[in-house]
Amino acid sequence: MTRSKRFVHLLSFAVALMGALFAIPSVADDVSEWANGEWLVFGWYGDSDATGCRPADPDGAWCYIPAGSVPANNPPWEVTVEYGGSGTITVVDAFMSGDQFEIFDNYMSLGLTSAPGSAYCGTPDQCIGMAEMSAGVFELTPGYHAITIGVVLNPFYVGAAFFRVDGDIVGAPPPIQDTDGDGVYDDEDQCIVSDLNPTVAIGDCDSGVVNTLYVDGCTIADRLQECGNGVRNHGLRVSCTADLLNEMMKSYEIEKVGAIQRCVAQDN
Ligand SMILES: [Ca+2]
Ligand SMILES: [Ca+2]
Repeated sequence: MTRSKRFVHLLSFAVALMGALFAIPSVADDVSEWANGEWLVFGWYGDSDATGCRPADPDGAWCYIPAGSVPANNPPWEVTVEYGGSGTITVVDAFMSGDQFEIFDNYMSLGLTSAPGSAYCGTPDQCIGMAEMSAGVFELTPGYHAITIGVVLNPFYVGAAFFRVDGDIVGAPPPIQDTDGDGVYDDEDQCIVSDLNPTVAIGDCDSGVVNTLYVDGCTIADRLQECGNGVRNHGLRVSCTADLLNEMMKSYEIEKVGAIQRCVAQDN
């Protein structure tokens, strides 16, 4: 071998070594900061296993990130469940149905998500409620977990889906509570302990009006009670109630207002 050929060999070896160094997969990423709160979007292309999504995973898929979710960083996704605690990972397909997944923890299979049907959904909250979307909840025992996801059914050869981690996760923010169970979390619920009676009642008088829950987490009954709370002056209470009923009138809830007014009159 001539000196120049030897040099070329050395050079190509160096290039190969550099390539090998750069090809070493980046270290696993912790996902505990999103536990008990966020859905993470993962993706895949071709016949790859699931990746994260750019830019959180620089080598990951290009994903659409719908409201209520964040792009997943690069797998394996690490999470540690507290000693004596419990945890779960929930996986659900997104957008076009038809995909199905196998979840691995330290390369051991935790199982498959459900068999897919035919549907479409856009956000995690929509997708998790649809039987057609392949989904599964898998237990995470106390200790360290390194999660990867295989794509078992991949009809479009590209796609995205959601996962989330919940439970006693080391380093995770505490779960957001919904104290009254009305579906509005405490941090956004203007009435933390709502009156969720199906109809609006004042004392013994049931108006028969459906006790509507508003987007701020308060019901009609809550608002009527607010008028009575801490207002000893009868006149103030009456005017607060009148203001509330006038407000309801403006949104064309006239029949309700009449029925409630009759109960308010009895209570006075
Ligand atoms: Ca609530
Ligand atoms: Ca509430």
